[in-house]
Amino acid sequence: MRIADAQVVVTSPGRNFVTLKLTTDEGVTGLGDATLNGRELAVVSYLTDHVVPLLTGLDPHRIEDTWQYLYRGAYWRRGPVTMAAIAAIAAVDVALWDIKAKAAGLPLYQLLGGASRDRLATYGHANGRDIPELLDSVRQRLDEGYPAVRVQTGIPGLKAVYGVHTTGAQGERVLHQQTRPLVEDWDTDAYLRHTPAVFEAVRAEFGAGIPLLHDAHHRLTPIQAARLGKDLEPYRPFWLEDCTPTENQEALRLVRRHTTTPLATGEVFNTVYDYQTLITEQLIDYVRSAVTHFGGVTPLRKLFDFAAQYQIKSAIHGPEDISPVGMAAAVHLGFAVHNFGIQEYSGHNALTEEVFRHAYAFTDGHLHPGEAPGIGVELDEKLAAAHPYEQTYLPVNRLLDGTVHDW
Ligand code: EZ4
Ligand code: CO
Repeated sequence: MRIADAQVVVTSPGRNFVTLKLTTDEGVTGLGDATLNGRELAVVSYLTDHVVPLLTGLDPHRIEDTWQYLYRGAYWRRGPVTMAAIAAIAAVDVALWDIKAKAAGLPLYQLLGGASRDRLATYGHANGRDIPELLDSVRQRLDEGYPAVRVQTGIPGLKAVYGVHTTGAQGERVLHQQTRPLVEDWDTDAYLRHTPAVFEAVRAEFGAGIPLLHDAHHRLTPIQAARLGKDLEPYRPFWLEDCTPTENQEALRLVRRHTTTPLATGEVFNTVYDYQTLITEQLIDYVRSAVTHFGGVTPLRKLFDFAAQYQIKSAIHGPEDISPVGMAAAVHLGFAVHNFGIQEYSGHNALTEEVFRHAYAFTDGHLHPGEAPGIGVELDEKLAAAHPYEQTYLPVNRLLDGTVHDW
């Protein structure tokens, strides 16, 4: 079998998604997600200009070899080109796994070692501009069946904060769809004072048993993160995510010395090297990389096996900007590895679910990959074409004096 055709499909059924579709000379197709939120066209160019011309004629069964060929062959690894390249390589990798599993007539998880559990526990997002609105949102997630909930609120005195939906003129939710970056504002001290009160209110309302998560989105210094971790301890958070900008891995040594609050990080990482210190020194409890942004199933499986030696678990990034193709790959991988931790899951809007029909199912707050061969996703190319690319930016964040800050 040979790869006969490679096509890059860009569609925006509510937000942009980039999908690679490979077709073999035997008519077997494979899909891979290459969506890099806010920088989508960089990956499209990387794929169409530099990767697609290499793919035709390759043996689709040689997944490891093709991954190494694209990663090592590019020479310029990690930094400058990686942001685009890793998503491009991920798309090829997942499309090849999809083809291999379809050729075998098996769902992908079977090729990864088979099921290690019956279903995947997920967490959903609850948010509110203030605590009462947050409590309503938590109640909604629990009613939907989510076994765990991430809690994010607005902060008194601040206009717009990560994770809290701002409301548009028609009352519609405006998230990341911006033609210029939305400017959010930030005051670390106000945040550090407010967040323990948020956890206290949620625990008072819903009790001690529900796993609660929180994302600090890279905005703290190590000593501030240590303070927050300590202050949250009485409320036993499931984790504190991305407390510092963790491209400085050593920062978490200081945080770790001060708190037993579990730590999660890695959604912006691209390679296992980004995790070396974090894993070998056991500075984190969960690795957060997405299939799409870590180069595919092949390297993410290796990361999970490495992490398992240190009792660190998986927590694959699953925001709306991971397409159903990327989510399907995550669900198959999580189903198969022993050290599955939790899966972030927000679902997608109805139109996206039509563009990408998928076999994985979300029931009672849990995901199951389904039994369709491959990753189990079908792309409706006509519907995708009817919803073309829309320019969009992620927000930026400024301190109250105007200084740019992590958002
Ligand atoms: O901000 O995926 O844990 N989830 C997150 C996400 C990221 C977006 C960026 O594209 O932090 O909401
Ligand atoms: Co996050």
